[in-house]
Amino acid sequence: MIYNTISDCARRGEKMLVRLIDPDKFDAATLCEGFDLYFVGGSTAEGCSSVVRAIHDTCSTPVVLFPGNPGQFTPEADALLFLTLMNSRDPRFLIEWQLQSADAIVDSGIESIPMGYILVDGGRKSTTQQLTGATPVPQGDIPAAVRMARAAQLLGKQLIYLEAGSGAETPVSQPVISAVRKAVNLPLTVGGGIRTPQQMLDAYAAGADIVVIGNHFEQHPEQMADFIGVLSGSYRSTNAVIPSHN
Ligand code: 1GP
Repeated sequence: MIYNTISDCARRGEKMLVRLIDPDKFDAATLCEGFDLYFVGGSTAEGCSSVVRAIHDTCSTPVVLFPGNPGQFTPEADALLFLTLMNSRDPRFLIEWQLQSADAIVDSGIESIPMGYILVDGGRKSTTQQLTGATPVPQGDIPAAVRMARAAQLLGKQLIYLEAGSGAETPVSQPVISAVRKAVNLPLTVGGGIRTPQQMLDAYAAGADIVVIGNHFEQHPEQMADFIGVLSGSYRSTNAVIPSHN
């Protein structure tokens, strides 16, 4: 089970690096080993199955759906993030989309990971913000971020995702990450706007268990090996497979 792996790694302090693939921007030539997981999903994509299949055909890395809408569900993935947008007050993102997909998820037998998804202001209006109308938590309002994470844990979520938004100017700050880390006893995922190995390390140092990178690897696939190498040098006891992508 993928969640068991996430939770075991978090307990042992072995950080995970996830590559996010937006099906609308998918380039099969950039697939490689070395990531802990692939997340697949996007704000507007109509389906994810061909991307999931391509990843499975190319590498051994498990694939987790990070769906932007119920139409992106495919049972071909290894697991699914079943998310609640904690900033939203719109029933679509709190219960309606979940209802639309519940039967298909359970009937397929796919592993589903309940996740509290928390938008944090990344310095520009993210696509998620535009599509959902949700108001992100200001980076300076740490009590609000903590409150959302606590509520997510009370609601039974198994994973927290602090999201600065795809292509954010400013990633989630260390004070926000570390306050949420202290507030909840759940694996913590951080993403949005991470473009350098140092930003990745900063997120881990503040308490992130998983870092997610999408845009930067779309634009600079040649740098994927650097990030994986830095992670392996800092946080992995075992020999990770470093990709030889050019
Ligand atoms: C977006 O957190 C992810 O949902 C990744 O963001 O594309 O900016 O890396 P980037």
